[in-house]
Amino acid sequence: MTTTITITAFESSPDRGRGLARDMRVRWALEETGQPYDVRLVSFEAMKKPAHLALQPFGQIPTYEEGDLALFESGAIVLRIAERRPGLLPADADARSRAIAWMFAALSTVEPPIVEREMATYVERGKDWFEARRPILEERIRTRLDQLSRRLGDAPWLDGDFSAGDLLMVTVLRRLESSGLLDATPNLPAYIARGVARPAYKRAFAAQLAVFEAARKA
Ligand SMILES: N[C@@H](CCC(=O)N[C@@H](CS)C(=O)NCC(=O)O)C(=O)O
Repeated sequence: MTTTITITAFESSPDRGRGLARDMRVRWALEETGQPYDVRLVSFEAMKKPAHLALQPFGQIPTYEEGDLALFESGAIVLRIAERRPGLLPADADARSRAIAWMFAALSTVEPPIVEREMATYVERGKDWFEARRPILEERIRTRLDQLSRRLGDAPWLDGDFSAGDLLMVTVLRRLESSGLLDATPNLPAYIARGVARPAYKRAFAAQLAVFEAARKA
């Protein structure tokens, strides 16, 4: 008998169904590995209440519950999913470690400057330093994109077959889709396109979009 997996997602996602919230990467990993899951939708208010804080100490989504296990941090959740079912990590131990290195690279090297720029746009727009700071933030992102682009080259994926490293990297890069910052490295939009063309991605995207559509109609 399999234990039900329950994840949390925004009741009303600020990205309006664009699939940029971090439940998307968990949904995608579950779809890639063929696992059914339930979703508990949480409001911004509920995320800061004790019941949710017991699962996610920072009051955020996503979380993951499976039997007695409760996890937070999307990277840790994707790793858990990838480790337990085939499809997202290579069997060879060295290749597996390299794929995990790409997971960390996505979340701790590439994502931070992207999120920093986003946060500055939300929080600092209108401040007198904002216009001066923006090119600095964008230059940091460009540096990472250029480095990543060089490493990827003409390869379809970062290290051999599609892995959890690619899954996370594609979700991270998608945050830049409407920024123009990807224009200088055309192999990266092509890489994103390969990721989002995967049937598992499409199922995950449709599922999160359905939440937004339902909330809009309600
Ligand atoms: N490092 C965390 C970040 C989680 C995160 O930032 N979640 C966002 C949604 S994508 C959130 O819940 N934001 C609401 C808030 O922080 O109040 C992870 O990867 O799970």
